[in-house]
Amino acid sequence: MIISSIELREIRLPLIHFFETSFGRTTERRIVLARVIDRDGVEGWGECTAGEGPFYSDEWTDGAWSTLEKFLAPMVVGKKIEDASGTWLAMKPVRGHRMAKATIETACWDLAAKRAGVPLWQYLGGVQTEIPCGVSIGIQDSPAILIEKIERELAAGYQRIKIKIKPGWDLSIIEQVRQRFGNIRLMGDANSAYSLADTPLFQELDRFDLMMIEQPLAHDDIFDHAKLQQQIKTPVCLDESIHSAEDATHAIELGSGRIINVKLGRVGGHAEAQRVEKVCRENGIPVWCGGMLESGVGRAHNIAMATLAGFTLPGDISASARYWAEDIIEPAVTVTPRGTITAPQKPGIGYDVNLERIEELTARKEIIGRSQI
Ligand code: OSB
Ligand code: MG
Repeated sequence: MIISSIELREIRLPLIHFFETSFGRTTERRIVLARVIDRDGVEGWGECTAGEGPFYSDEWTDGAWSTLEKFLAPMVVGKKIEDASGTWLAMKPVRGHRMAKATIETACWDLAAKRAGVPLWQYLGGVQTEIPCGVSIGIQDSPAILIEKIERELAAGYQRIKIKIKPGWDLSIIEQVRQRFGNIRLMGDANSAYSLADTPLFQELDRFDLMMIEQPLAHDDIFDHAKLQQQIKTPVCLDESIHSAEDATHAIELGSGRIINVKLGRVGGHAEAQRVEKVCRENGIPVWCGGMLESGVGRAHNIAMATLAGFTLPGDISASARYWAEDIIEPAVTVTPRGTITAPQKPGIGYDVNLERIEELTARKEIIGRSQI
């Protein structure tokens, strides 16, 4: 395929409820979307998963926008790309900036699947037609509010509850949740808020039979995580530390964790996510799909990725209505009473993009290459 233009848009999308992690609170998303159009007028959509500030990772909305506009989009426009995984090759001169790259890369996969006339999940080699879902619940103003939220999510059918933890909102919170909900699948995500000096705290957490503890230590570490894993029973799950299949290989060999969370943006798109999934599957490491408070476009890409065979644990992919008053895709993503999402049947990402809604939310727009619209 030959990409003739890439349209970048930044949309502003207010969250229904604030989302708080150990690195801060988000109330409104600033999301960069890419609409990639080929010479035949077929289009694909991708979403940048960078946050509003460089706190989860070093990428952020404005940084990703500049990188996309000045470097990445010009590297792809006008190029003949053999298949969607070749998009990565076209952008290879740029180091890092995986979330920015994934914006275009995932859009090219949507486009390629549409050209092939098949749903993206099938085009990627997915095998699961129904994917298990969990929820990620941020830090709340009180334990009572947290308990109430968990009740609501369990009633909706979600298969696993993840709660965000940070120093001061950890042991006692997990204890209260465990007391109230005896045998649910429960896990904690620290977003790098601790150090090896906190090992005794994690040893105490072992009592609560958590499915896993996600990214307890530094965002760029796999060495200390291995030391921690040796001293605790709860499986460590890596999120921030894994950017590639090579990172996954090294972490597995070091014993830095027993589970990996795969995020499309963090690893740079579908091709790299497939490589991470393969390395993990071949080494008996379960993976699950992480979330980045995505709008419908990113959510649809996550659903497609999570149909790959290695995604055996419930991921952070949940219904659009948990985040948005109105999503930017139609239909909105919904979850069955069994706590699953059914893979869509339409070609590409499998949902229609609501251009009118996107237009309303657009804060800026830039077209690189020849516009066909
Ligand atoms: O660490 O998984 C994370 C959201 C923003 C940044 C980092 C993380 C998260 C989540 C939200 O946990 C998952 C979701 O999209 O529901
Ligand atoms: Mg995480």
